[in-house]
Amino acid sequence: MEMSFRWFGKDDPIPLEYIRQIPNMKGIVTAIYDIPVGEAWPLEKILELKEMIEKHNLKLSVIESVPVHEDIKLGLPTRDKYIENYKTTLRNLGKAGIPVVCYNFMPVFDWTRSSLDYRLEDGSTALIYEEDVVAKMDPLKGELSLPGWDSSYKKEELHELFEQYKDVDEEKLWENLEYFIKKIMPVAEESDVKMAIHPDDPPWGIFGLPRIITNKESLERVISIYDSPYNGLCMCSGSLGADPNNNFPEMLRYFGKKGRVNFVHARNIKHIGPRSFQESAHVSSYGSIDMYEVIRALKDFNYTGPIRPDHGRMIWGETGKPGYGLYDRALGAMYLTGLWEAEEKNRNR
Ligand SMILES: [Mn+2]
Repeated sequence: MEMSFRWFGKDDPIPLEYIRQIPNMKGIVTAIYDIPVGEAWPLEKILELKEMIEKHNLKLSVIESVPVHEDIKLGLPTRDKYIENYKTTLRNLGKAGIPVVCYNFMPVFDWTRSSLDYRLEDGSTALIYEEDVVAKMDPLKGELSLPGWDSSYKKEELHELFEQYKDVDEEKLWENLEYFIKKIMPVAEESDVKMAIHPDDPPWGIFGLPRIITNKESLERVISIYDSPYNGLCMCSGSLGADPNNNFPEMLRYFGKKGRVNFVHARNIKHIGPRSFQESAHVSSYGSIDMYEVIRALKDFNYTGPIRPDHGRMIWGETGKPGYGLYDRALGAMYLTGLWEAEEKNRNR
C-alpha cells in the first residue's frame, strides 16, 4: 500500500512541508478546486499542481475528485457535452501521468452529517450522523446551513434540482451511471488512469434523493457495467461501514481479489443507533470497524495502490476543516503503517 494524505491545495492550512514529515507518507490526494464543475481541466494546471507536490518529494497519487456534473446524474440531453469535457480531463490527467481518479455519483449532496463538531468523551470533536436530526433538516427550507455542505447553488437552483430528481428513481440513476461509465472507461483505459467510484456517504437515501452505491451488490453491479480494471472502486471503510450489514473487510478482500480496488479510504466509525454513527479514532477498539482485518484483507491481495487515513477528529486544540485536521489523520496514518508492518513481518516469518 502507498500511504497518502488528502490536501486541499494552496488554501489548505496544512502545508505540504508538514505532510511530508509524517513518517511513511508518500502521496498526495487532491484536486483542482477553482474550475467549475463540468469544465475540462487544462493540462497546464494539472502539471503545475503536480510540480508543486513533487517539489516536496511527494507524489500526486490520486485526484479526488473530478466531480460529475449534475446533468450527467440526471441524464439530461446536455450530459454529452459534460461527458466530453470529462474525457478531455481524463486525457490530460493521463498525459500528466496521474494514476488514479476518484469520483462519486451522489445526487446533489456529497457526504452528509448532522454535526461537524460533536464533542467526544475525551474532549476531541468529530463528525457525527444522527438519522433523527437529519430527518428534521430540510435543505429547501430556511437558510441553507447543512453541515459541511459548501453550497454552490442558489436556493431557486436547489428547488429546481429537487424538481428534476423527482423523475429519477434508483433504477434511472443506475441507467445514467451506466451511460457515463460506458462513455468514459475507454478513455480511462487509453489514458492509463484508473477510476475509483466512492460509495455513497452515508450509504442510504437522504432528503428523498436516490442513492445507489451502498453495498456489495451495488459495487458488483458497478464493476459489471464495464469489465476492466480501470473501472474500479474506492473502498471507503467509513462510508460502507456505516451500514452494519456491510462487512467491510470481507468486501475489500472480495473486490481486491477481483483486481478492482483502485483506492482505499481508511476511517473508523462507531455505530450509535439505527442509521446513526460517529466518526472515531482509527484504532479498532474505538469504533465498529476492525482495522486490523482491513489491513489483513489488503495484504491478502497484495494491495500496492494508494490508501489514505480518511477523516480524523479534531484534537490538541487544532482548528480547521472539519474531518481534515493534521494531527488525528497523521496518527491514523501511523497506526495503519504499524499494522501493515506487523502483518508483513509476521507473514514473512
Ligand atoms: Mn471516504
